[in-house]
Amino acid sequence: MSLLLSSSVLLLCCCLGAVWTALPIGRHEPLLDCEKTSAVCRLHNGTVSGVIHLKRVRVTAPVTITGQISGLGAGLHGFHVHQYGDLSQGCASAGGHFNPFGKNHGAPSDEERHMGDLGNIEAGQNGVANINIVDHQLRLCGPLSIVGRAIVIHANQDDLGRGGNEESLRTGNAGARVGCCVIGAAAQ
Ligand SMILES: [Cu+2]
Ligand SMILES: [Zn+2]
Repeated sequence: MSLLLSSSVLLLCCCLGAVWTALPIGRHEPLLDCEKTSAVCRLHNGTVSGVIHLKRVRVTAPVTITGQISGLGAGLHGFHVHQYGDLSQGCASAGGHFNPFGKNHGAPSDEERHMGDLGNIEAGQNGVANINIVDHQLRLCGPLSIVGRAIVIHANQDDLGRGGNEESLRTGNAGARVGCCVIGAAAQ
């Protein structure tokens, strides 16, 4: 059936080789070589520690982020992917929020958001935050991959771009960087 379809398309597009090449693969082309991907990020700087697992089970699935972070103050903390996996100066050298499309800061559910905007995680009175995030924008492979970049946890709540000031649209006013880790490739 797909052979029949392919033959018809080939016939129609015999003079349009470029169109033919683009047709069967579509926008997921760069991801086909790494459908199943897993990554991991271990925090162990300062008082904040924990392990974050990132997984994409198939090419059309969202990325799931799970894990547990301890040593936080009770309450909400901004949680983002930052541009660089460079922790040579601690979390400060991780750059700004990963933002390959030059957008404003926002909530994870917003269309207008940095790719790295993952909202907030919430720590209980014991300082432990359980992370369970499903995200449709992040990539673990291809040109927009976040592997090799950093996850940063902030001292304060991310206002998700609703703060009404310039900084809100840049960082969400999430304050100091209290924890960070480099996202690395993991076994499946
Ligand atoms: Cu951040
Ligand atoms: Zn952001």
